[in-house]
Amino acid sequence: MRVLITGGAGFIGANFVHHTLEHRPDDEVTVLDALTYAANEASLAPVMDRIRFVRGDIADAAAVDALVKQSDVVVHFAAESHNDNSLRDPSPFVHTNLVGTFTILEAVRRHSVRLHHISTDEVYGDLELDDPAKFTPDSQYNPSSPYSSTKAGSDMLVRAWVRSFGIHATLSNCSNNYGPYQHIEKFIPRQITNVLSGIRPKLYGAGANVRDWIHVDDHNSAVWTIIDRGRSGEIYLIGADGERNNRDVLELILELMGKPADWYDHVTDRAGHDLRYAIDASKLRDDLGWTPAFTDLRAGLAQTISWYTDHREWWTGHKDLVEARYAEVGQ
Ligand code: NAD
Ligand code: TDX
Repeated sequence: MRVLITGGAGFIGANFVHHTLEHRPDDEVTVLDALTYAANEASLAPVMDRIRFVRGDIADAAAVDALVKQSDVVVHFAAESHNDNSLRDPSPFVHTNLVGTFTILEAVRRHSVRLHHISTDEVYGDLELDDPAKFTPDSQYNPSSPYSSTKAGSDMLVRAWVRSFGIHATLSNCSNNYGPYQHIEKFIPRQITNVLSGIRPKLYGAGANVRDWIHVDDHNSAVWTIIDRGRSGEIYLIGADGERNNRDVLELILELMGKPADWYDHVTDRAGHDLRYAIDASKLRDDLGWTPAFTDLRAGLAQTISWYTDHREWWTGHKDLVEARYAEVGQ
């Protein structure tokens, strides 16, 4: 299969490239990525001779058209992905997540190419901390931030293109990912690299907010399951029953890194901070037979801590800037 991967130099996309080369060595991989601040070319350096890499914007219709025409499937990861950044400046989120996805949709429509659109559980808004409910494919869209609202809008575009134009597309909404190659602005790698840099970790508010953690490799195995066996037009929720509050995750990181359980600071909370996300992935498990490989968060975090410890050159050059930007807003 000729696979076009947008956003392949970012966190999940780069892991998806590695996963694809390892498990599907006969597939031809092309990556389209604008190399924004969130990308890291080093993530793909070891496999550059096995892929075609194109630097470009997913909102560039001519560039997208030429690449889509030569593909059998487009796996669309490219996005502006960080909630905190979307609160400072929403404009790149509108450009990439909405205009970029529209541009991809028009190209797959023109050339009748299969699309898999990657999205997030944040499109459903949040759940109460004490609510036993989880998100299902029938949950109502109710996004809170500029990031999640532009992702919700991109999902709506995909759904409309399926219904109105009959494009061959599937959509997945996944919970919070962790693992190697994640940008150090995000919660888990920020705290791991803080400890490795001698900086006290930073917890927003009281740390009671709950996220449903999944290892990035499980997200990617689920995406390939959906591409191989999912039904066109269907929506699948991806999650691995990994609900934990932020304080517990941080204390686990501190324990695994040999620091006292209270070696962190409470900092300014995020505006509009979603309380809890939780995924019911039974459709993916029951209909398509997918199961996650990483079911133990402690083991997955230990592997992730080792990765950041062994790959300091991948992140140290970015650390000062990331922390300076957080310090400006008291985080
Ligand atoms: P990321 O920020 O690490 O990577 C995004 C990549 O997209 C970067 O390489 C960047 O250069 C590229 N990109 C941004 N704008 C572009 C543009 N206009 N044209 C081309 N490339 C562009 O993001 P991530 O965490 O890997 O997330 C990937 C996808 O998965 C996103 O669609 C995100 O919404 C979704 N998702 C993420 C998570 C998570 O926990 N990280 C969970 C669920 C869904
Ligand atoms: O320093 C921090 N301290 C802290 O307490 C940071 C960076 C975050 N947090 C909290 C905020 C959240 O409750 O940790 C939680 C996780 O934060 P993020 O890593 O920013 O993730 P989140 O906002 O939950 O969104 C992530 O999961 C869904 C991804 O960034 C999105 O792209 C994805 O759609």
